[in-house]
This record gives sequence, C-alpha cells and structure tokens, in this order.
Amino acid sequence: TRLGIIGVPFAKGQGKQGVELAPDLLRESNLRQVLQSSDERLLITDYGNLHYAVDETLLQQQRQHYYHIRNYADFMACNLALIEQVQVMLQQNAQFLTIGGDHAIGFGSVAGHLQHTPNLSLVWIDAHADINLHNTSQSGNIHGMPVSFLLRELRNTWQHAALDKVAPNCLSKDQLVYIGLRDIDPYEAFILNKFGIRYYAMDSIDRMGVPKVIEMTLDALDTQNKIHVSFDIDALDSNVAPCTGTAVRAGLTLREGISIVEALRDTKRVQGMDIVEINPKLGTPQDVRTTVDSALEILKSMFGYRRSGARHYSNLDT
Ligand code: DIR
Ligand code: MN
Ligand code: MN
Ligand code: MN
Repeated sequence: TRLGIIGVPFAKGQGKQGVELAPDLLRESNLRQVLQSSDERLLITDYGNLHYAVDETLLQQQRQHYYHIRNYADFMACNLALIEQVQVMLQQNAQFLTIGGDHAIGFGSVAGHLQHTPNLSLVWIDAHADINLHNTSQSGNIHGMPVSFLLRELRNTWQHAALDKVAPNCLSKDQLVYIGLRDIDPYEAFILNKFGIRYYAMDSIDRMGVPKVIEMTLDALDTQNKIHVSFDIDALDSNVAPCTGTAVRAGLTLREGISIVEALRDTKRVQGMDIVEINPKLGTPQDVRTTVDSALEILKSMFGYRRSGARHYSNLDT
C-alpha cells in the first residue's frame, strides 16, 4: 500500500516559533524507517516540504475583512497549496500523511481530502476544539479556527474567503467527532452544542473509557466513508508530549492515544492523517526526545505496527 508524506512547516497559525521544524525533525528521527519496519509492504513517497506564495487577492481579503486575525493571507495561501498537494498525493497513493506545522494546516489537509473524496468523516484528536470563528476567537490565532472552515454549517461565517471556489466540498457536522478535548473556549462550547457536534472530552473518556468512546465514534460515522484523522500532539498528556505550544495537563496517556489510533486504523478506512503542533523549540532536549518518540508511536500504530505482533494485513483495501 502506498503512503504519501508532505511536510508543512507553517507556524503562523499561532505565536510560537518552532513548529515549522517538526517535519524535518521527524524525518531526522527516522520516520521513514520506523514506518517501514512496521509494515514492510508500505511504499512511502516523501513529497518534501510544502511551499506557497501569497498573492494580492489574499492580502486584500485580509486587509478588508480579516485584518483582526493574524496572518490570514499566509494561512489561506498555504492551505490553497496544501489542498492541491493532497489531491496529487491521493492520485498517486492510497493514503497520505501531513506533518505540521501548527493546526491551521488542518483546514487544507482535510479540505484537499474532501475534494478527492467527498464522502469523508473526520476524527479530530485534540485538547482543543479549533472551531473558533473570526469573530469569536479571543486569541486571533488561526490554528484555533480550522474546523470552522470545513463544516458546511459554518461556511457562511467565512463569506469573504471564497470557500465555494477553493474548496467546494465540505464536511457535514454529523461526520465529525472530537476526542480528547479539555480546553474549550466558551463560544466554542456554544457552537458545539448549538450544532449538536459530537465530542468526547476527557471527562467522557474517564467515565466510559477509550473502547466505549471508539465504539460510539465509529457508530456515529458513515461506514461507507473514508476517514481523516487529525492528531494534535497536545491531545496527549503533557508528560508524554511536553513540546507543544498550548500544552494542557491531564490528557490522553500514550496508551490511550495508541489505542484510539489502532482502533481507527483497524476500520481500514483511514485515508489521511495529520500530526501537528510538535514544537522542538519548547522544552529540554530530553523533552523533545519524549515528544518525538510519542509522535512516532502514534504514527507507527496508524501505518502498520501492531502491539499484538501481527504484521501481515492490508492497511487500506484499495
Ligand atoms: C484557543 C487555543 N482555543 C484559541 N487553541 C488551540 O486560540 O482559539 N490551541 N488550538 O492549540
Ligand atoms: Mn485515489
Ligand atoms: Mn489543534
Ligand atoms: Mn490543541
């Protein structure tokens, strides 16, 4: 099975430098070899790091309508390039992996996926809901907003972004499930409840456990659909993922994270994944090591490794 990998060294969705180093750091930490040794039948193509150019139209959109959110033009330019890149990867591979960068790139990664595969479900694993609108964000950081660009039900809140032109296919709210939330802004909570969006925050995980949460997640998603998994490293507890811009304590254990990813992978419907918000400039060298190792564990569980030892299977039946 073929896997395409793209690095997106985008850091302008939030305020801290360093997330742009993660794609190359994962490569230097033997990402390819780790995945390859987990499933020798994986055929990996690394497309390198994404480049983008900001044009005058986007700068004008920013000046006229989105001057209050930081780096809107860069955000949109990068994501437009990513939307195209994801479609290329899906023409040439059965699956793709997008390595951030901050979570602002979740928009382009999922939107590109939706243009190739309109019938898509999204599992967003994160401490945060990332569903702010331009007029509800308290931080102005666009990495807290990508989900709002994806949902049909919230499209009209971005009426000046020309979304119907750049990404006509969007996600319906009943094909989105969040796991791991524990830091939701007040207005985000309002949106989640208003639209009846499914989310399993850490209290749900404490009450029901990961197996039940996974069962309910998979029950909610259309079984005909492919799945996109967007994994913010801050979903994991800051003990196992300390190097991230907005670490929140009392998160998923590494075992819970692996368990969730294994269950999703076992559906054989995961066609795209993001891993984002790893920031090697935060924390000690040992912290960086710990964070990268956790990310590699998560990724190898998605793309081949089985704790049970079974090795021969198809990741995705295509
Ligand atoms: C906060 C923090 N909700 C915001 N968001 C994120 O800035 O909108 N931190 N995504 O990772
Ligand atoms: Mn295809
Ligand atoms: Mn996030
Ligand atoms: Mn987060």
